[in-house]
Amino acid sequence: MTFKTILFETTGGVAKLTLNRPEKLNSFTPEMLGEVRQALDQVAAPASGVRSLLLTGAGRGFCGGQDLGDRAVRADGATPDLGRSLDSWYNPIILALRRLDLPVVCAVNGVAAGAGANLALACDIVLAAKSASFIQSFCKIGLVPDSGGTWILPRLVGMARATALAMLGDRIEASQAEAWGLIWKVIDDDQLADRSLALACQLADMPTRGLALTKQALQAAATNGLPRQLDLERDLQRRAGQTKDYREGVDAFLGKRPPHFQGC
Ligand code: LHQ
Repeated sequence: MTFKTILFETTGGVAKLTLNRPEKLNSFTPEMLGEVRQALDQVAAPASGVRSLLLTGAGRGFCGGQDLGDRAVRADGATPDLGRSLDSWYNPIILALRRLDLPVVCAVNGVAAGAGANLALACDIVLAAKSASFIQSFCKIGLVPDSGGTWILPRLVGMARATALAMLGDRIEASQAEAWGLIWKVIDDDQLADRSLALACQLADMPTRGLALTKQALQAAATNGLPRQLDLERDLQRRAGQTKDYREGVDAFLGKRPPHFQGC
């Protein structure tokens, strides 16, 4: 399948999705949203062979959020239904990323604004170039943080910082984002591409089912109390214990050799 607004390739179990409208800082048009969705569907397909996903942006930005060029008030004064945009595109993409049964690495190569910032934060492990930044720019145009922003920000950085980020729309540098726990790590600009790919490859060689079950458990912890979470860990661990990769991990440990995981 060929795409116009994204680059998408799969090599050795790693799928790489690059947002590719660099002249507009990879801001989202309906076409790009549709292509991202299609690519995620391909990654999620049972026979895809994909064991990790790397998401990044082309050029100097990661993603400027919704393309505001599409949102100018029309000549007839009608305003677009933003709720419908969220229902049709943004929300399914965020949920698809969270529900993918494999780890998703985001390499934030430059500014991530609005829905672009929250797309990055929906990924499992977020790396950012030293020069990258995060902006909850919604408040500057009268909107509410969407694409999961109001859900993930307080969970990552606490309510005080989440509120200020959402209400002020300040630009947060990558180093600040790392210090606050908004992202995993800052990487020198010239090393981001290599280091993020290496991380995606490392994850693709790991026990994919176990990582997918871990992802499920961590996400459920956001809403579960401890007793329910303990039950969930029991159920997921039971499933993890039935995988070939668990047997391989134990055999390799006892045999004092490196494991070779198949992802099942
Ligand atoms: C853009 C954009 C952009 C168009 C850069 N649109 N052109 C909303 C509605 C509907 C439903 C769902 O949810 C949403 C969620 C949202 O995402 S709302 C938030 C939308 N995004 C923003 O408000 C951010 C707007 N962009 C900016 O504030 C700046 O461009 C940032 C801070 C991201 C980067 O600033 P600079 O580094 O100074 O770059 P720049 O502003 O010069 O941008 C470079 C080009 O990219 C420029 O085009 P031009 O033709 O003038 O060179 C920008 O117009 C274009 N661009 N973001 N969202």
